[in-house]
Amino acid sequence: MPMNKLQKQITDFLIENGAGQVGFCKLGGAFADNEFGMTHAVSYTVPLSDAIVDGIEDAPTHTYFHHYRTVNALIDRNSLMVGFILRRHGFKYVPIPASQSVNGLQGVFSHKYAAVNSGLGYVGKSGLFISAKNGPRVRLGTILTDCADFEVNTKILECGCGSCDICRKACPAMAITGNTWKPGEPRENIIDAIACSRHMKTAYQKIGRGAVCGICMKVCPKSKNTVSR
Ligand code: B12
Repeated sequence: MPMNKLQKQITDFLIENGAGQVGFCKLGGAFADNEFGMTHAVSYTVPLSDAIVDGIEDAPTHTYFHHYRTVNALIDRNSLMVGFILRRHGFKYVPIPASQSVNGLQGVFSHKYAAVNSGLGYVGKSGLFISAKNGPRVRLGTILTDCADFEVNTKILECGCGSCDICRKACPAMAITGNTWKPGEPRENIIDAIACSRHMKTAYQKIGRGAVCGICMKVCPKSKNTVSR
């Protein structure tokens, strides 16, 4: 994707600070109508530790829960720093919290939408965002802005899961329907968020305070070794 100077500055900062991929998009459809009045997004992935994700068997681990929290803290910090860069150039910014639910099982803005619309990957049958570079073993960061100067992605990648349904079979909450995602597909056609959340809260309260699982991420064959040399 061609990039202007500001995009390059943001991209370089994020890559230097742990990002795997960085993309830019214009918000469309219902997402353009966001409560912040923002028009564009910066989206990035932060690859997780393979050694830690590989340690998840039939339950999350304490180490995964800690990794989840430290990566969330990194995302919140990096998104704020990108906001400061945007502000210095005269633009408004809203860093989307790494992991915050409001109104039940919904965030203030969908990281997955920003990542898909920025061309970084697609939503898989698991409901997880599958990054082109590291598969599902990533956490996502998003900064909304009114900066319209970006060269934006316009190509949406199709779901690449094919006939694979390993995540559906592995899900201990039986929350994954096995349906193929496409843009505009309602979440409930892909995953039963209530069943997923209920299982995490009951089965893993003592491991990850009911906030993590990660089995669908661990078993996905699209997981690639995230070590870049
Ligand atoms: C609430 C929440 C949950 C809920 C509901 C899950 C859900 N799928 O919505 C529960 C508790 C069940 C949950 C579980 C998990 N979560 Co969670 N969760 C969130 C949170 C805070 C909000 C999600 C939200 O608003 N959903 C509402 C719906 C409307 O949006 P959506 O699912 O994001 O995306 C839909 C639309 O945006 C649309 N869409 C997507 N792209 C596009 C593109 C176009 C062009 C269009 C038109 C539409 C469109 O289709 C999507 C699905 O139908 C996000 C953080 C965030 N702000 O995004 C993390 C987040 C989704 N969770 C994450 C993770 C990792 C998990 C778990 C693995 C737990 C863990 N950490 O161990 C499980 C996985 C469950 C699963 N298989 O999906 C990551 C996902 C990373 C990834 N690789 O996908 C996120 C993004 C946090 C982060 N910063 O990385 N989570």
